[in-house]
Amino acid sequence: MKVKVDGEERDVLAVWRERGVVKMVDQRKLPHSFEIIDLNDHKETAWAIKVMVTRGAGSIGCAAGFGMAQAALEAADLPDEEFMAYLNEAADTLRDTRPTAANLFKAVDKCLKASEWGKVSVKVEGILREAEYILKDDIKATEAIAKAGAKLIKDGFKILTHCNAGALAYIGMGTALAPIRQAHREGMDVFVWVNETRPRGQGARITAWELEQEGIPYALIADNAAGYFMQRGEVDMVIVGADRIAANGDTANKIGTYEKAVGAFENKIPFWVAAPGMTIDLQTKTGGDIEIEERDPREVTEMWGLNEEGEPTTIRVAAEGTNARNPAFDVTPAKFINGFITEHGLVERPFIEAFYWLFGQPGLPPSFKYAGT
Ligand code: RI2
Repeated sequence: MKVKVDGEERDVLAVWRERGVVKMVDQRKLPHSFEIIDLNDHKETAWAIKVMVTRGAGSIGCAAGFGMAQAALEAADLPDEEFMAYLNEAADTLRDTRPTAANLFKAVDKCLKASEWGKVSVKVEGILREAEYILKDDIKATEAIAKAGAKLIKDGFKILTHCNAGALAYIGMGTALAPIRQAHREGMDVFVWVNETRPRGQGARITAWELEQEGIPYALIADNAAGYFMQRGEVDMVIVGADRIAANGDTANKIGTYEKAVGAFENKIPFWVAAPGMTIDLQTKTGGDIEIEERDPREVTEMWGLNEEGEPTTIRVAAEGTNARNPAFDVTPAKFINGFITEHGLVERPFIEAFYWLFGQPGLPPSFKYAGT
């Protein structure tokens, strides 16, 4: 995406690799400062995924791919057996960071697959190439999502989104924000309701910043205000991203997505999920099978921002010792979802059949039976 930093326009990706170094926009610092951080080995990259230097299903998938590329370079001089042992350990380290988004696991597996043939130097090349392919394919997918999704948007639409499913969450044009960007670029009058997305504030900090950068009109609202605007007829559609989509269409996305979907259903507002095949996991039959990450409760009891002097500060909102829970995602049942905006176009019911034909993996056992939506 193009960003203006100190008055200067720059074209940046959320994540990229330069030789053995992975570079990321430090999303923890946005919108108050725009910083690029260097991760010098795969362990540092794993750390950056875990603490959410980068986040969003697509970006952590690309980061994991680049982490595998770093591991391959780190072990390039080892004999084959030791190289593979090192690579498998790196794969476990990267998988162990955040459990919910499908992209991370798929990226690691793709890189491991690329290491199945040839001598070590060939394997290293294969992994480096695969990690770049993941990034390039993701960029192309978001461009296709933008075009497919823009067809759902009409001039004057007010669209609600939750969390950040933009260019920083999914490399390229983003997922949920891609159709909105496209509609705006086509000259349509679009307006975005941005849920703040507690506890990490991805809506307030990142989505609002991305929309501001592109001059798309929006208003930031408290998470619990979405129903109010839906009930008053001020929301024409909802578009969200996804972290993992099960075979039956049940969708894990940022905590709070489920209640927005229920509100949309009650108010007869179309609810669409924008996501590419990398986020659809046909091996996971239903939403009940998706592992939900639970993060540090201090993210709930504390808030982060700038103080009056403009310095980054954490403040405690709840009393010291307050008991808190912090699930990072919830699952929206397929029945609340009108359809999916994918790189292969709009996917409507029956989801299982459509997913199977569009994204079916040859490796599935022949006896595999999908649970019904
Ligand atoms: P893409 C985020 O999680 C949210 O769930 C958001 O909707 C999703 O990732 C966006 O990912 P987090 O990583 O759909 O901020 O854009 O916890 O891939």
